[in-house]
Amino acid sequence: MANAPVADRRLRLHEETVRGLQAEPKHLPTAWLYDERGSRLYAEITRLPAYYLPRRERELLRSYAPDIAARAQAETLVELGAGSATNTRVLLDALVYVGTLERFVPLDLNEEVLRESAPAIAAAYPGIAVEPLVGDFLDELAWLPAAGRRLVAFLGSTIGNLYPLQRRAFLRALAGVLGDGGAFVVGVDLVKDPRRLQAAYNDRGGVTEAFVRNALTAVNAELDATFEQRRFDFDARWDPAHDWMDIGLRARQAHTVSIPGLELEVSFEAGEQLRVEVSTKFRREAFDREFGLAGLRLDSWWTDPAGDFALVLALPAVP
Ligand code: AVJ
Repeated sequence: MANAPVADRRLRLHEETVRGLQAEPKHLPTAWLYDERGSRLYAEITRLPAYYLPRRERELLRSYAPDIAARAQAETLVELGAGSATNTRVLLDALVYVGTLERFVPLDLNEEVLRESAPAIAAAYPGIAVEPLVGDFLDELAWLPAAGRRLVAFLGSTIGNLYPLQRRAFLRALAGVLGDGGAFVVGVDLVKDPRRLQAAYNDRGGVTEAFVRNALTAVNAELDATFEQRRFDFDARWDPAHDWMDIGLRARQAHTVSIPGLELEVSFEAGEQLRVEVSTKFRREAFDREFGLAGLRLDSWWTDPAGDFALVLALPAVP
């Protein structure tokens, strides 16, 4: 499998982990969520009735993928954070129908997930070369194959996991690599009644909680850390000041965790937060502005009738 250097990636993740655990509020890089078990738990989340995002996105793709494919005329479809690439198939179907597609490049943090999804897609789309890439979309844009006209897809509102500054850097880098004739399709979750957001991230069955707690399990396994699940409560809440769901854990009582792999001791106060991800919800005007500043131009903004979710097609702004 084509690869950016694994050792570099782990080192970067470990450095970010040190920084995050010394920051205020404390946080863990979101990448810890997506090991093999985490990726499976996320796939389970996408099937929860209250987690409306993938279904809304799928409906939008069913309606508009033909427009996207006709506009993009892509030879290569790149998917950032592809995972099991379920909704992507709607896009693949449309590109195959238009007749331009030669290659599908799913990029994901998790190699095991790609080892499962890539052959399945290759079997379902004979004639399309499937070339998976392991890595983090924040640092791997430069590794993307340059061959042919490209459509870059970023689905599931994963863009909402980025902090505003990361998002700005990401969009700017993306605008740079897209070049003439490239296109970008992104699925974004929209600001809505906080009760629905609350429900989407607090399922009764505890799948989301298990997904978030798995970050501690992953850190323990890789860095010999002593995080204990029973010392933390799951906490996911809407933050109206930032328009994001603030998702993570809270220390039940004051205690100290040691992380030998990072030569680090971390003390928590009672009630102190350990954020594991933010899931930003978007508004059209701000989104438009951000894309413009990054050198991208919104070609289309499609939403479902309820305005829950948007599918956005962007093109490089012509200077
Ligand atoms: C995969 C990042 C889009 O933010 O909704 C789901 C991850 N976290 N439930 C999201 C997630 C908790 C998801 N993304």
